[in-house]
Amino acid sequence: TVNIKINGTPVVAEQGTKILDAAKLAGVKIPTLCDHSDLEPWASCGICIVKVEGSPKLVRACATDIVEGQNYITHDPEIQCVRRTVLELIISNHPLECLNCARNGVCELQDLAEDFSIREVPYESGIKERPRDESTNALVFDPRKCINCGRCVNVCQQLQDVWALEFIGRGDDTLMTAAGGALIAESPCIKCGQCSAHCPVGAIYEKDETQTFMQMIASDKHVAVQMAPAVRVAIGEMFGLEPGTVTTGKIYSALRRLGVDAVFDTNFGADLTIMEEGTELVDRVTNGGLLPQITSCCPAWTDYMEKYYADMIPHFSTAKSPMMMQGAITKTYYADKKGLAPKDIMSVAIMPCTAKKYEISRDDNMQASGVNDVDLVLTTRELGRLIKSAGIDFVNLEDEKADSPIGAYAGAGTIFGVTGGVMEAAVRTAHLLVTGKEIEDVNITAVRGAENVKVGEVQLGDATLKVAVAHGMANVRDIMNEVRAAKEAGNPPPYHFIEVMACKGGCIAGGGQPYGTDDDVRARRTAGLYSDDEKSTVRCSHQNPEIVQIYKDYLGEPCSHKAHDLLHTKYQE
Ligand code: HC1
Ligand code: SF4
Repeated sequence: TVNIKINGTPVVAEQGTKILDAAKLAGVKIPTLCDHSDLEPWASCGICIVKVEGSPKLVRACATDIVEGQNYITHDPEIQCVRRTVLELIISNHPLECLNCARNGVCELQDLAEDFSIREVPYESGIKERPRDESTNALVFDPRKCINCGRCVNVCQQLQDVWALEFIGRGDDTLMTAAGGALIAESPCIKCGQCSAHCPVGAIYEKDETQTFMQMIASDKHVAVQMAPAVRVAIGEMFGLEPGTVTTGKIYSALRRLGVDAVFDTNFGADLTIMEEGTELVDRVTNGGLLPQITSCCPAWTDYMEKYYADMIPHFSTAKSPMMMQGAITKTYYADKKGLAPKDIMSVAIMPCTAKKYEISRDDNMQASGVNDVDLVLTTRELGRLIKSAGIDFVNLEDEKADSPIGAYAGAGTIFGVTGGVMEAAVRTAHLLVTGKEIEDVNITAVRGAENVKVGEVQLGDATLKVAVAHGMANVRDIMNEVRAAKEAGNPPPYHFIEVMACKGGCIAGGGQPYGTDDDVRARRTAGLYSDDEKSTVRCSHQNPEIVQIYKDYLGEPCSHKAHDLLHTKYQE
């Protein structure tokens, strides 16, 4: 450890800690626009400069290691003046379009401008006019608002290993752009939205479809909404609640106040996915099928896999994502029960994810009902804004229940939203399928936790299931290469089942979640989902009474012909 002082207050921190992080330990916040705890320091904005006592130089707190015995001055009139000048320069190159900006009220630059009482901009405007890129149906890139902080490029390269974004030019002429200076849709972008979640301003944001939703509500269509696992532990943050607060019942209630006709839960779809995907896995394992089986519910991952691991497509579970399963049964099973034609239902999904906007436009059996199974995807952020604009007092809403059927969920369904959750849910049900007995301990701790890659073995009676879980797209490569190498060498597969989620932490930290996600927020949202699971009276998907019912009344057996038509897909080689 290293002993230093922050403004005279002693602080003990690990070797290699940056001044910025050491200051946090002392409760001192040093402003920054480019630094993010998910990323390596980039040191581009220059706002975090501090003094080392006894030295005439200013150093960047984000990129400078603490040194034993030093005292760092983080705030004094001179430092604040320098910071203010840097801020004025950034603002002079930034459009003053806060009112209609996607980050209005939740912008890190706006917050700093407020803190520093910026009222005039003394420098000439140097805004570089460049067209807005709306080439994908998930994200909008407005390069005029880019402040060259580097976060989007770094998250795309470091965390996601996609390299859809890059810098071109040097010095003052540096520009952030899609790879090769092309459009985002022409780049390898997987629409994960991590760039939008890390951008401190409104230069990259989700395609806002809130008004399409309002038009649906105003129409005479029957609007049926589903909500993803991870939404319930995050949306409260937009209303001042702590990350991880479980607000399932309030969201159901808010959706009804917004005017929707039926409220369902993607967690039911997740339970259904487990029935199908678990059955597929057990079939592959017991009947000599191709292994490992790989999860396919994350649309950013399926997009990535099609681009970089097309040879692995036969390993993908053919089970559709919970969202798409939920959409398909909304427009078939539920439509039948209600006496509605599929075309008279508008199926809307609230997701923590921008890639889900892309997923519904894929052409692989996303219209199992004959029309679009999901018509619209809104992110958690969009739903939060809709709730605000409708004047709904979210925090004080009474809890309500989802509609039935296709609204009830087991604890297994809710943990889909966290890394390892799909695996854990699958194991709970696979145990029954393989051994004929219920699993004794439903808590599969081997696949829990925040490590980048989790590898373990799970006992299903006498059989040992080798599993691997990866999250954060950059962490997938090692596992996939291991599988590929074993295959090429003619060796047995190293795993039976692999779970992949594109975002670090899983969907709880998806690209459409409320701003401000870091590891602490990830941990708290994760704890929220596990507590939701623990409080569930039914923990396993196959025990969900509405799941039992739908197979009895409608689908027959898991992986039946009908289930295949509605709930399975194939991927594009
Ligand atoms: Fe996810 Fe999924 S868990 S992909 O992370 O399989 O988005 O939350 O809805 O479909 O259930 C996201 C979350 C979500 C699907 C489920
Ligand atoms: Fe990169 Fe994901 Fe952003 Fe696409 S959406 S540019 S893959 S970070």
